[in-house]
Amino acid sequence: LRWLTAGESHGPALVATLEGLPSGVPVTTDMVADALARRRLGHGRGARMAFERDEVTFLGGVRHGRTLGSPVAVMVRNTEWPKWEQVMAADPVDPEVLAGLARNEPLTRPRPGHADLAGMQKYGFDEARPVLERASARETAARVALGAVARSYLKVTTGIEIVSHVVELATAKAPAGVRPLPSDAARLDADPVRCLDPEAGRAMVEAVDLARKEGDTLGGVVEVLAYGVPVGLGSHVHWDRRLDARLASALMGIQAIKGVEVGDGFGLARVPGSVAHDEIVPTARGVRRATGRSGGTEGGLSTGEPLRVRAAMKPIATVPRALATVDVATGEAARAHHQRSDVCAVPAAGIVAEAMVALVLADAVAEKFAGDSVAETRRNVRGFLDHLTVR
Ligand code: EPS
Repeated sequence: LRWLTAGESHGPALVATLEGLPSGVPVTTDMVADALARRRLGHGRGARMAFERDEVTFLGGVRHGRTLGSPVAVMVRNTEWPKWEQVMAADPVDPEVLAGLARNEPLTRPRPGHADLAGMQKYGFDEARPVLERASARETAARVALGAVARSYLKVTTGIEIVSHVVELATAKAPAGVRPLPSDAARLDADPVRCLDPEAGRAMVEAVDLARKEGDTLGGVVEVLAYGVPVGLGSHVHWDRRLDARLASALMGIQAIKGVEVGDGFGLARVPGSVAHDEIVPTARGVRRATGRSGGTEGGLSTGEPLRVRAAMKPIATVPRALATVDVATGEAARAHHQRSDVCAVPAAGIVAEAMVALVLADAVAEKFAGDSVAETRRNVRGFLDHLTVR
């Protein structure tokens, strides 16, 4: 599969394309709109989430609710666009008109922790607007749109289902070992911080409220689980074919993610080998693993056990109690620019992480099982699983 996104945070729309899917994958505008609505959830989001809407339009690759096998193209319109029509216009705008617009004020006080400063230096800008527009996590709406398509492909070809939850928010933690099932998705979406444990969830909400009061921002950790992953996705034969490496790269590629773990991850470094691995046991359903410490991958291959990955998000860089910076227009010490921001976007990061896991798994499924129609892919999946050398 190949996929790309384009679009700026305050531009007219985000667009995304996905190439390489077979024909026959069920896809509807509502399916994508529902996924986008889930991304807007979560206690701690800022003002923009309340008034902006995501408007979804398929531009190609889908007909009457099914993919055609041609590239899928989807557009997510920003309903904020009319306010930015001049500031973010593609064509030149009369400088006098621009000079009168408060929104067009040069952003010369880069935020520590954001792409602002390094982006200005790299791309040769003297203010941050041209950088932050694309660095913004608004772009994740495009990924979630494609993730919804990838999920549908996974479901109909292999039965894979994906769920995520918030396991840590600042210092508030869900109890270790809590593992939601796909059937918990509605309950998770109904929780203000997408945490399965009510007590931990309450502590997370309190932490967000306190941070908001103190003009601060918070990060956290999300966990994504994928059920029904067949054995044999990814490969041990080369570093860039390893499924765990591909998942880590995809998760690290989400804005503000600073750490990724597969299975028990860093925890495995702290225990002896006798309790770090998943012992292999014969069962009535065939050869299985007794535990899930590895997160469902061994040697870069999926094992057939549930997949489990985690991503750590740093606190939002747009801190209301602004951090020290330099005004690049004067060279003087200053406070970083701040207009509005989310206090915490960890619950939304879980939805984005689900989308990234869906896209990586869809890529691995397409690579292993190929097929130009869903029916052909399903035959290939069945053919492989029916002829495993060891069961
Ligand atoms: C973002 C900053 C905020 C968020 C935005 C991501 O936007 P603004 O600077 O306009 O207030 O609302 O997220 C979205 C718009 C979205 O759809 O997720 C950032 O700097 O990353």
